[in-house]
Amino acid sequence: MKLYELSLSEGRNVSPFVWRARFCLAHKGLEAERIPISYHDKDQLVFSGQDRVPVLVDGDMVVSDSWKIACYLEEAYPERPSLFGSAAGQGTGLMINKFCDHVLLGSMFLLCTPGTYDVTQDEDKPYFAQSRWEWTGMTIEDIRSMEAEALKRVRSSLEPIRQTLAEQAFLSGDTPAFTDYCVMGGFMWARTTYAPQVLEPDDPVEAWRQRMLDLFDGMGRKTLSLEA
Ligand SMILES: N[C@@H](CCC(=O)N[C@@H](CS)C(=O)NCC(=O)O)C(=O)O
Repeated sequence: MKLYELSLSEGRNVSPFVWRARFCLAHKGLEAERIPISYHDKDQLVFSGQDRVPVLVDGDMVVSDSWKIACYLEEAYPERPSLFGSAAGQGTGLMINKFCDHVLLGSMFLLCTPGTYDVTQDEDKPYFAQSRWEWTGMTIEDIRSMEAEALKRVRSSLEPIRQTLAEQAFLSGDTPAFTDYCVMGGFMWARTTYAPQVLEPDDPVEAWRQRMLDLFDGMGRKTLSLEA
């Protein structure tokens, strides 16, 4: 198996979508060779018919999009630990995936984009700034000036997650599964691009985040991060 992933300066793995895929692979006990891609060499992804990572190659199968990768792994490796638990769990997983994309990552975007720019290779900085300006009408410095508001928005968007984690160890219940990996992708983006603490130390989300960092032999904890 091969996993094409975003790799910024010093090999930093910032992509929340790639982190979702890496956690899903680890949950299934599968290993993939990791192929680093930067913004300037996305032509390496042409074979996948699109230009985003993650892309998983498993034999003849080419799967792009983190949600499709999770569904592919669940279907192709049913004998391994389930990511969703049931068909109903998979249905709810899609809703969580959309919540993460639109609400959680929407607020994380403002917090993590300036730091992502800072760790982007110099040759890619103009592309990165221009593409974000086209999406939002804001320069990187405009976005950087919104840090305090962004932090408030992230903390507030986490309220349903916070209340869930006050009652159970993981979002999926007693043990982690897809929902946890999907949300954790956002926190891995923050860990690799935003130095201050996103969460208060007594926030139940912070205790969960620490548990998530310990999973799979500390996979998330070991990555090059900006956290103290
Ligand atoms: N819906 C896709 C989103 C993938 C995506 O946007 N990946 C980003 C990395 S975080 C990317 O490839 N960006 C390339 C670019 O901005 O040019 C998924 O869930 O995998």
